[in-house]
Amino acid sequence: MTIRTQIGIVGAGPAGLLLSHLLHLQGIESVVLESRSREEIEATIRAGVLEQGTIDLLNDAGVGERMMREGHRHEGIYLRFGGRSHRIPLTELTGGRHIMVYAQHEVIRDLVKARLDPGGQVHFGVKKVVLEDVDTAAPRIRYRDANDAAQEIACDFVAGCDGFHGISRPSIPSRLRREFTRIYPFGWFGILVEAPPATDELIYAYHERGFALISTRSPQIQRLYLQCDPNDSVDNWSDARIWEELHTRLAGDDGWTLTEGRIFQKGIVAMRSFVLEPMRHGRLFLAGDAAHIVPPTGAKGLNLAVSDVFYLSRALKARYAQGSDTLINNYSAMALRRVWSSVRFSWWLTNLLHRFPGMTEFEQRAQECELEYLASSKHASASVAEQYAGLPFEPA
Ligand code: FAS
Ligand code: PHB
Repeated sequence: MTIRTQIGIVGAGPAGLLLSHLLHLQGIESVVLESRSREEIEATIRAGVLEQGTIDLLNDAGVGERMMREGHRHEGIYLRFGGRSHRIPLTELTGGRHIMVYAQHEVIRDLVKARLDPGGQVHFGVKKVVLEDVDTAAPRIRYRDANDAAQEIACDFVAGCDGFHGISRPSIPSRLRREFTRIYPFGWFGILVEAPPATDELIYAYHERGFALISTRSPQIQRLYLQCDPNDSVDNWSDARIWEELHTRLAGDDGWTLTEGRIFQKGIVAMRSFVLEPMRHGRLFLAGDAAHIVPPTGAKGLNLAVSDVFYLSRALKARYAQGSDTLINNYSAMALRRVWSSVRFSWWLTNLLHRFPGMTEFEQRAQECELEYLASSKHASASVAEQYAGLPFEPA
């Protein structure tokens, strides 16, 4: 069977679902294809920090009510090194911008509901998705549905929102793809813990044994990370070893201590920076992790997916409403400008806060000196604050 629509979207992550919702608000039809089930995507533990621009867009799009009710507004972050925490007052240094700690899977739940309630088409459990004729005026998506029946979408444009391991990017001929990659020689060991918050704002900790991060999910559940070998296995990490390592890396003489609790989820994420240029091939537009990956240090992954679809939905609106291709033809350049700024910030923060195998004493001292400078200079911390809270989607 052939489904006719305006925009065929592959992937029901934050990029695909938000794009479909924004297009719906503009009266543009779309169909979303997702290989996993609704339950699976609504239970995927990933990001947790929303930039100011993301908060504003979710509210403007009418899907921010639960975020505002259940999310945690933070007006600062801490950098912890030398046994002490140094606060970077985000809101004060940016003239009012803040972040929201609200889990990615909660954003997904809100977006799935916002698509399905008004009858939006999100097809779960699809297989064998293949893009065809995306370099013509009549692109098509062939796939098998959840009942394994052959299906096809005929559309005007395709949005590849299927993440780093999806089929959209590889469907662009490799000779037309320019890829920039940096693989980091460490990963993050992430845990979810049943415990009260040990801090009022996120703590990014630098220590000779490696990085650690104290984040949160709710007054009852905390999210903690520590730098680890990317090839390590969670089986090598008993709860006792995890707490011992976290206490060691976070120890200090300022009276602050970490609160332990029952660890109920463990996982290791590898870390890379990746950018694809261009983010468009004919009538195929890539958004989110399908086109770029950042290490989670800067909390930019989800937020970049959101800014991409902000630009793409606006470009498609201009195409359908005014028949103008200006924004469509400028989509890749506009999105990449913001992508590179976040990729650079995330790479810089990762280099500053992690210990690299084989680091020289000179390099270690340089890291410590840069941290001291950040903690003591209003200008330096203002630069971090503006980038961490997120630069506006619309450059001034
Ligand atoms: P997503 O990967 O979220 O969504 C793509 C969707 O496409 C998925 O639902 C997938 O099932 C579907 N799909 C894939 N192939 C398909 C196909 N062939 N057909 C149909 N559907 C297909 N960022 C942070 O800021 N903080 C974090 O702590 C953090 N942790 C992360 C941990 C992990 C393990 C990963 C992978 C990423 C993490 N990120 C984190 C980054 C993360 O937030 C991403 O940037 C964000 O999910 C990107 O959203 P999308 O581009 O929509 O891609
Ligand atoms: C999280 O809460 O999962 C989180 C927060 C900040 C980061 C990365 C992850 O930089």
